[in-house]
Amino acid sequence: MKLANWWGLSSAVLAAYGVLVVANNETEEVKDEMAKDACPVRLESRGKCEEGSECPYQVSLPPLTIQLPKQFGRIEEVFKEVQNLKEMVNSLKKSCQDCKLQADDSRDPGRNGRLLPSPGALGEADDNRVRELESEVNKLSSDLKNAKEEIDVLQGRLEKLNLVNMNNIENYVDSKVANLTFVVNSLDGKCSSKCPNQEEIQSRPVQHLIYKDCSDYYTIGKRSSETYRVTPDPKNSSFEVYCDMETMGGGWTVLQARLDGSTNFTRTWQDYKVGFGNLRREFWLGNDKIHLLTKSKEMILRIDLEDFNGVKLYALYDQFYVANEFLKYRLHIGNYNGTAGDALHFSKHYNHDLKYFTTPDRDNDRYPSGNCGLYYSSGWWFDACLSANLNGKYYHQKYRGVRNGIFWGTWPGITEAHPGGYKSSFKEAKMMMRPKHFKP
Ligand SMILES: [Ca+2]
Repeated sequence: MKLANWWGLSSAVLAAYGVLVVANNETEEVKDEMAKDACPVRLESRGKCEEGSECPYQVSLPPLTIQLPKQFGRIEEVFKEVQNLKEMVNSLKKSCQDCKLQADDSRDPGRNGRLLPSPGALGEADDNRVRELESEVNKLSSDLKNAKEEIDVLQGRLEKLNLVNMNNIENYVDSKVANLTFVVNSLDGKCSSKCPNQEEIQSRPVQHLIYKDCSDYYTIGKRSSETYRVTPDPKNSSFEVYCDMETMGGGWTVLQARLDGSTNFTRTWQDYKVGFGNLRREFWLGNDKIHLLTKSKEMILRIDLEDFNGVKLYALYDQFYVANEFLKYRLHIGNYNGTAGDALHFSKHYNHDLKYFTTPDRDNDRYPSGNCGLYYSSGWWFDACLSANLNGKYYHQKYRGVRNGIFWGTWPGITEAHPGGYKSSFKEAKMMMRPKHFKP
């Protein structure tokens, strides 16, 4: 390029020279004098030339200096600048190429494992990538949700396990205490038979024995139905209970009694928790105490009922356990036997087994639209709502309206329609428990 430019420049100079030569020829005659001084160009024949014939002529040019316009002086500068610009362009071009190469390298799937689309498809590719990311985020958030649910389930399991372990430990301690009691009793027996001071020892009150329930009092010979102090769980304080020492051999710890309506059974959660009433008349022993009694030993449940016609029937369940307050005093009952009918397992839809305790102020029932305890005026292991309710209101005769009296759904004729819509009630009700393996 450089050479070509110089050639161009030279051509231009020669052309200018040619123009000047022509111009000089045209003005020779007019400006002869001037021409002689300013531009001594001579035209002369070469050698001798005869007249009438064509003679050769020659032009002699003196050394020529052409005054070019000032701008021409900058041509070289311009060429230099052009040259510089060209170099700059070349270097920019090169660095651009390097840059592109680098960009290509970074898109190389072999380097980062990601296949990027060509620049032409970038818009669409970006959209796709955004969609991909969006679906990934959605997936992650749903995973997170699942994980949270799993954690909740596991937490529930953990709580259950803790509870089971606690119960196991408590049972273990209880059994150890029972063994120790047995050893102490036998030692006491040995001592009293060998010691000379027999009378003194025998007269000493036996305070170290733990009576867990009424069957223990029966075992040591107590035969009168009375209140006794029991300690079903050595870690908890002892309390009074009423013992039935007559029914079916005796040894029963009574947890509920209805006789005459002297005690109101429409009570709060707290009342049912600690118990209320008079142990010798009408009462609810208390859910905490019932829990302690039923967790210490395998218990059976007996329910005795008597209507106003003097009919007495009973129901027996070969297992009875009431969970702690944390588990809302959930009821666990075994198989039925007896004469009053299995009202606690009345049907698939009315089943009190495995139900939580509900009171008018604490709704744990399976009736979604309301509180069965409030509607039926009692605390009970309501389903949705009931086929039995031994804590209902005490009616001294037949009653009308809501069936909120003492109720046992399998009682003969109890659900039959009576004239005037009257409902029958019970004169007496009693609930009591005894260790399953107790032999009176
Ligand atoms: Ca409810």
